[in-house]
Amino acid sequence: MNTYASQKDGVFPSVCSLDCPDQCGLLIHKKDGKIIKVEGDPNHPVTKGNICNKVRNVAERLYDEKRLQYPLKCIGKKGEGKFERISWDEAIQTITSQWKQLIETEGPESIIPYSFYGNMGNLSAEGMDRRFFNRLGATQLDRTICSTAGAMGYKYTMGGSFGVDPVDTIHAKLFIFWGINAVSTNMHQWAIAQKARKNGAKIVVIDVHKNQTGRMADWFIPILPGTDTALALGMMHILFAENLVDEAFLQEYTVGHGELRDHVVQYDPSTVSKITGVPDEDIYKLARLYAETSPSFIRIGNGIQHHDNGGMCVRTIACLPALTGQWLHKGGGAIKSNSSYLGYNETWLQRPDLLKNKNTRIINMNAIGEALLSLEKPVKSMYVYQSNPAVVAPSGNKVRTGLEREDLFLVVHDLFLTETAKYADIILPATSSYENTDFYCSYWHNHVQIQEPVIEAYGESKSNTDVFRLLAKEMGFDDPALFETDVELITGALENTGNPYIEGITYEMLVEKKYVKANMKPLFPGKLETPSGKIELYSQKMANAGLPPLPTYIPLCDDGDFPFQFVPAPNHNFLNSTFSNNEKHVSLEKEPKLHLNMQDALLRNIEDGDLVRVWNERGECELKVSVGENVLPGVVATQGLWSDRPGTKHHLNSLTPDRIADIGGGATFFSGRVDVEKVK
Ligand SMILES: Nc1nc2c(c(=O)[nH]1)N[C@H]1C(S)=C(S)[C@@H](COP(=O)(O)OP(=O)(O)OC[C@H]3O[C@@H](n4cnc5c(=O)[nH]c(N)nc54)[C@H](O)[C@@H]3O)O[C@H]1N2
Ligand SMILES: Nc1nc2c(c(=O)[nH]1)N[C@H]1C(S)=C(S)[C@@H](COP(=O)(O)OP(=O)(O)OC[C@H]3O[C@@H](n4cnc5c(=O)[nH]c(N)nc54)[C@H](O)[C@@H]3O)O[C@H]1N2
Ligand code: SF4
Ligand SMILES: [Mo]
Repeated sequence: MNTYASQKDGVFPSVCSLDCPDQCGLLIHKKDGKIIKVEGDPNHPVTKGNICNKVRNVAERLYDEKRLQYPLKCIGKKGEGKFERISWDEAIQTITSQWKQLIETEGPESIIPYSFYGNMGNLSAEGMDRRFFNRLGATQLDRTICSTAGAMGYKYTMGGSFGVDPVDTIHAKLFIFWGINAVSTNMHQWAIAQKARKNGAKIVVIDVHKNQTGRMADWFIPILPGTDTALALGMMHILFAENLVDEAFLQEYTVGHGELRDHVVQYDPSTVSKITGVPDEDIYKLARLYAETSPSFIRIGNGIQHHDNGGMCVRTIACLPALTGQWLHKGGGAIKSNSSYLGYNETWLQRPDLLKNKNTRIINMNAIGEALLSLEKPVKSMYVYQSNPAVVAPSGNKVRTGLEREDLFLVVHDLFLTETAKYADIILPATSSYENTDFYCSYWHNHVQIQEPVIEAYGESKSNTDVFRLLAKEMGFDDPALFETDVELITGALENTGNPYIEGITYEMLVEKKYVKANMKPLFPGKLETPSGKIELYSQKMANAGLPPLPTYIPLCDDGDFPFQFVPAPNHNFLNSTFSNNEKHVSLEKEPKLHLNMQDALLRNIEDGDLVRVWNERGECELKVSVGENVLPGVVATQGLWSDRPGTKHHLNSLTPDRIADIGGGATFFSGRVDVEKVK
């Protein structure tokens, strides 16, 4: 273990902990014990010294005067925001005595953890916390808010989160960025595409919003929200009809190509055009371009799967590279996520065996508002870490009403007094990832990376793993697993993985090398982790789960009689709600805008720059309008998860549905409908 944190001056290696596929290598410059500059590490094999603006400015956040330094307890009404400083002893005592009592009177399932990947470190996000709550017997949280619909959908086709090695995509001649705002959310994949473009590659972007990524495409294809499955099926229709498929590949590496061929006859371009809003001739052009260009690469984004039909959509698009045999060409194929390559020993790290009652209830985090409000056996205590549900969770007004319950004992562990923390009974200050020991697995570039502390803990803040050790001790738990050190946790998680891709990677190796790549090999020839070992164009497993076994377009659910589809996506300078409370990042982003089509604006007498009320039966917001052609008629889009600032109404998730997607329990943020009117 290196001792960077205790050194006052110098330049130290680090890794970006944010929930971003790029997982950049960083160099942290310190003077007098403080970070004075953050830059990309030029020695990182993939990110090569380039980082985004968010993290270049991360020190503004780490030393923000609003950062929490010590534990707090609530001394006013819930949500009022009145707190008083307490000691860690008192904080831990209060929490554990409440929990012991709850376990006694209501049972351990009255307690629920709520967390996500505010810090992607495996120990922080899915390590000691899981061990602790398993031992406690708490209600289990199904962590579905981000990518489960798409991950499961992709898995039905490809057997797991296995895609192309992104560094190989430099050889691609066609890039399709499908429902991904890569300029902001996967900048290094975009950079590779730009480089390939210099060698003649073309970049196609398919999105409902012509945003920073669409504007830079060679060809931008606007599409109606939730209809991409139909577009992919229309492409398949043309590929089969015009004999543009790779028969040899289909024979060797897929199951169900015969059934698929018959099935897609119904998705002729004119039918598909009516569904998607994409003109017939563009569907032909796209299908033929895709067939004629090799290697071609599809970057499948998260946007298309935050819909009622999102799992099926990703499952369908994941079939396309098989039709033209792209997987055999270096750089050809697709990426949704590459997380399966770095599968470590999760069972050892999370210890599901510590959970005695195997029937412990599971709650889908996308329905947390509903769960807080209407469970027959109510949740009486929630422990929130690495997430800010009052801003990021769908149907946000329900969530906030739930958090406001006077009888809910709420604990929040965070770096800031977030919108969620405002409702807390106890707030615990968290260290930043730069103050911790942890290991990271990129879900895009296939490197395992290490973080050793580069600065001392801020104020009295503590890491997640430290807090769970304290809680375990005070709860009287004596399982040694709850007291292992961070280094022991990393070491164990990398042992007995049963995963050939990371065999041989050890803690010591990470400390020495910082970035260690998985033992990559092409997926084909090879056997996939699907039941058949092949790409499943027809999936019996889906049929068994009550889903259509062949790729099928299913329209979005009815969401009321409101004229617009509403797409509130992430923005450039925040990471979900992280940075939305830091002046620097807010000043870079300025304010949220609602993009509205010219035709719709004319009909409603709305002009560019007007303030509008956006509303439905779930909630309302007020946003400045940007009128133009960035969205199709009938669609409105906005970016960013904004914090509650005085004088603003920017709680975008007050408008979003908490319906559950078709597959994987996923979220449906982008399947909601709204109305828009000018604020008088
Ligand atoms: N700067 C920045 N980077 C981030 C994040 C951030 O908040 N800010 N968040 C991080 C996280 S947690 C994630 S999951 C990823 C998400 O990053 P992405 O994978 O890019 O996913 P989203 O930004 O959710 O949506 C991508 C695009 O999908 C579009 N879209 C919505 N519905 C549809 C549809 O039906 N069809 C099509 N074709 N497009 C549609 C949206 O307009 C948006 O441009 O980014 C990560 N990186
Ligand atoms: N409308 C709409 N809503 C969305 C989305 C969307 O596209 N549109 N995207 C969804 C997606 S994809 C995601 S992933 C979710 C993300 O939602 P969240 O997981 O809630 O992500 P953040 O808003 O970044 O909040 C992370 C919090 O963790 C804290 N944190 C950081 N590091 C640590 C640590 O080490 N310990 C502790 N205890 N806390 C820490 C940060 O300070 C921050 O407050 O949002 C979802 N919500
Ligand atoms: S947020 Fe993404 S692009 Fe920015 S430094 Fe972190 S990993 Fe790199
Ligand atoms: Mo996410």
